[in-house]
Amino acid sequence: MTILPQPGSANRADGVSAAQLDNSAARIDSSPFMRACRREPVPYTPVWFMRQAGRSLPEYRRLRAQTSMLESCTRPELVTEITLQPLRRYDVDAAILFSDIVVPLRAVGVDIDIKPGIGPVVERPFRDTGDLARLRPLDPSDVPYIGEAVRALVSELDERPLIGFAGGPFTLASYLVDGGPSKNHDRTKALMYGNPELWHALLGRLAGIAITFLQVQIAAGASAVQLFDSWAGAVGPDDYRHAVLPHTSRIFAALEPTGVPRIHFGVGTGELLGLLGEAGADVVGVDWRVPLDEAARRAEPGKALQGNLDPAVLLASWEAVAHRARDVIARGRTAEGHIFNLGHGVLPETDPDVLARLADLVHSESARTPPEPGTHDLTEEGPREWNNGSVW
Ligand code: 1CP
Repeated sequence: MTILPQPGSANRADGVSAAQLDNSAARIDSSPFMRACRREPVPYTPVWFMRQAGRSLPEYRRLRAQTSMLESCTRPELVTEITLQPLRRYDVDAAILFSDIVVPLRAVGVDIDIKPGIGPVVERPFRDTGDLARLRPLDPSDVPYIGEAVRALVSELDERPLIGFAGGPFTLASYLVDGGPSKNHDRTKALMYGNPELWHALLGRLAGIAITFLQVQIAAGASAVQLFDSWAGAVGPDDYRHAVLPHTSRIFAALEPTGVPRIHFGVGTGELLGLLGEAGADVVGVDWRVPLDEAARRAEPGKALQGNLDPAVLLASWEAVAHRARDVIARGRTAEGHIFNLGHGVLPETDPDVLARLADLVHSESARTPPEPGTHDLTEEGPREWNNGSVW
């Protein structure tokens, strides 16, 4: 297996002066992605794609051919290379660490594996109180490869922010309890309904694991984090509020002192959008089922939105892609801040050239025109023309 040259990795950080590092930290901080997370004016709508790395890229399939998914996640040089692959093709505004939500579970000794073509599978699913003993807290020393990969990436990426991530408590529980991918998460919900004590003990442990996993990534230099509670939409708002939200709130509260933007995403969460924000996220991820102008009404004030082009649209004609993308951009302008993304991950059969064209279209179509000198009120607060709303 060949790994492309790593022009930066650990060595470059050593060779770069503190002033240069400060400079790139300042540029990351004022990047369109970070500004949009903070609901500040932007020169254009920033864009990245969930699952931008991975199976839609032939160079990924080549690199992964000899190595299992979870093994790849423990090899910093592979993690770094796979994270960078999409950035060579797409002009995206952020990178996302290549890893998986089940990596910290495996790191604490859970017998979980990612089976090709299936996803995470647990040898012995979690069903009773005795199973809790198999879920010890995560210690940063359990995942040395994560900090190493993040540090190498931060030095490679220069001014582009790196997004770290973890699995949300409901979604991680769903793999442990149902034993693998499932359509309706029936056993997981049965545990939630029937044994609240065990449920809360389980989610409490999963929240603790997510906190440590995210703190490791932030300490190593991740600029933002996303909590993927992908399957939380399987429960209604009342159950979400009582059975999931307290644990998610704990995760976001623990990260508050770090100051990094926190993104919260789930599929089919139209009825939960307000609660996803209430849990403490700065940015609420929206799937394709709720238009962004409606999502902006459902989320609490003070939240940016991320989303929400249906990934299946990318399999249609370019005209359909462009038309739908323009609609997402226009509706996104009604939000306090908007990061363009898909409504869920890139489908493996997506043509990478379409994603490249889409990133360019988002930038060009959303560009805020700078004002003619003297014709606009530029105050000391900064360039007000970079606005997500209606000034332009
Ligand atoms: O052999 C392979 O290539 C395995 C496919 C694969 C990949 C590329 C899996 C197995 N995980 C990943 C990487 C991954 N997983 C990333 C980094 C890639 C990027 O975004 O650029 C991320 C962010 C995840 C997160 C993840 N894993 C989620 C949340 C995001 C989402 O899609 O909702 C979930 C639910 C998982 C579990 C998982 N891991 C892999 C699969 C196929 C699945 C889903 C299984 C299911 O349908 O339940």
